Amino acid sequence: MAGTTRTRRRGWVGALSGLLLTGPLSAFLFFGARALETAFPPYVLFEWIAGLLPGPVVTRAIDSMVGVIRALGFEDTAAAAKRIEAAMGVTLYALLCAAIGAGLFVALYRARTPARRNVVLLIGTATLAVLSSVPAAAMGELGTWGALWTLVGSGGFVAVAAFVQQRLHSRHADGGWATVSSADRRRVIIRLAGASAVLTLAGLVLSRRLTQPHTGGGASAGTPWSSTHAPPNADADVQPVAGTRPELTPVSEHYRIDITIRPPAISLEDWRLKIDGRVKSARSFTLAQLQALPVRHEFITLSCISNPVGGDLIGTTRWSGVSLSRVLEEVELLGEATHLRVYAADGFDEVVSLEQVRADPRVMLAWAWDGLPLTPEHGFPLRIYIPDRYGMKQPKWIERIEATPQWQPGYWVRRGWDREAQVRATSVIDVIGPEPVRDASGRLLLPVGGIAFAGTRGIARVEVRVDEGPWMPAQLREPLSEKTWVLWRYEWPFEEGEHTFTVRTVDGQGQPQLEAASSPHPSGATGLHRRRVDA
Ligand SMILES: Nc1nc2c(c(=O)[nH]1)N[C@H]1C(S)=C(S)[C@@H](COP(=O)(O)O)O[C@H]1N2
Ligand SMILES: [Mo]
Repeated sequence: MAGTTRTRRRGWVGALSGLLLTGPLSAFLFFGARALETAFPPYVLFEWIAGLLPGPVVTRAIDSMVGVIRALGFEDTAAAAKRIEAAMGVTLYALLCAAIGAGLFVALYRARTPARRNVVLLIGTATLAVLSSVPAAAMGELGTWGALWTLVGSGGFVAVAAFVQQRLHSRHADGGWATVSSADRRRVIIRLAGASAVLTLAGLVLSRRLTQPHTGGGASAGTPWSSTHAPPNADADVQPVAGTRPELTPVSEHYRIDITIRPPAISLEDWRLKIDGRVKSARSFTLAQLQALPVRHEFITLSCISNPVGGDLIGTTRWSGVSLSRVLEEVELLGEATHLRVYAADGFDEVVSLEQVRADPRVMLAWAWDGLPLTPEHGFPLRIYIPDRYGMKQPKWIERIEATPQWQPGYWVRRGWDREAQVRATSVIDVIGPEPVRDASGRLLLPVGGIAFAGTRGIARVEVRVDEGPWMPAQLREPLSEKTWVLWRYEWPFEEGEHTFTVRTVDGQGQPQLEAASSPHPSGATGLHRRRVDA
């Protein structure tokens, strides 16, 4: 009995040491990942597990994450989500390190000879190195240098853990162990914690100073189109209310949603768009070859299906690319091909019907946002646009398009989300009453402003209601294009007190927005946006 208790305590102390050593090990691996341009094990661990989890679990997790982020009032939901994912990756990795530390300590106590001790150290190192590399290997991101770096880090981790284990105990002449005094034990652990903290910090600072996040060829300097051009609706009669979100979202502020913590780093020299499957002969295109085809520029609003009513997972910019139907003229599709399956560098995929591609020249392969090459986060070098669909149907980082004889479910459809993912009509109040005005009769008016979006169906009407009053029509600003959101404004005759504002819209096909509240899963959020003010 005493033996089990002791083993258990040794296991816990080992776990604690492993936990404390996760910091320096992670910093070491982070440095290596940046310097050697390989995967960072804690992140790939998270990405790998998230990809393996059943759809309902992932969906629940995403819903509650977005809920928590909004409840905490973060400015940028997508950025906060990435930070939480990164933290979860490091936490998972810390648990792995704790388990290794526990196993290591228990085994080290059992090893009665120096030779056996060395065997334990070797096995410990190998186990940690292999477990740290499995996710990267499974996701096809394990390079030789990355694997070696991980091995070195694992060796260091095990060596320090073994050193700590020795400090915590002294060996009897007969090969058994005597525990040092609890005051000494505490001192050792505190020193370990302090040294770990310093090493972690130093490692992270060095990583920042000496290395760059590897971004492939997408990090481009240059002048955004919007900083040198007036938008096509510059002369529109209806002007946005001050405080309404910008009609053109700066690319740096555009939400980012995808299945990995770090975007895939793609180098343009190696990149090709491959078109194969049910084609007469497969073809590969360089980006320059695609760019030599007729270019289209389109103002487009993109929304995530996980965007809650009134959320910030929606943005508008100017996309440049080529019609997918035009690209298909360069390859001979076989008669039995009915769909295109689009594969991305991060393991994501989606399917679009050839019927839609052929009927709608707006379906395009895009390489620029706001006049600049796509950033690594937003799909460098190539992404697809499919009108009227949520973002989940529109892969970034495209590498391959396969012509198939049947429809297949894509990444999120396999995980229980809507097959069509058609954008649902939504309207949002961005701002109430920043700059009161007086009308001709001297009445005080408070302007109210926001957006409405219904995919490419357009917006026919937006109406605002104050408390239980009548629905009043808002003025619609001419949109950037039929594919973007519409900015609206309403001038409210001021009345003192607390009021609730509600907005609703009717799309260009006469369909009113769904008023019953529902969460984003599985087909996109519905419900009316409300805002309370104390005027
Ligand atoms: N390769 C790839 N493409 C992807 C995704 C992804 O995870 N991987 N996410 C999709 C989702 S869910 C959305 S909402 C949009 C978001 O595009 P953005 O991050 O550029 O705003 O990308 C889509 N394309
Ligand atoms: Mo999304």
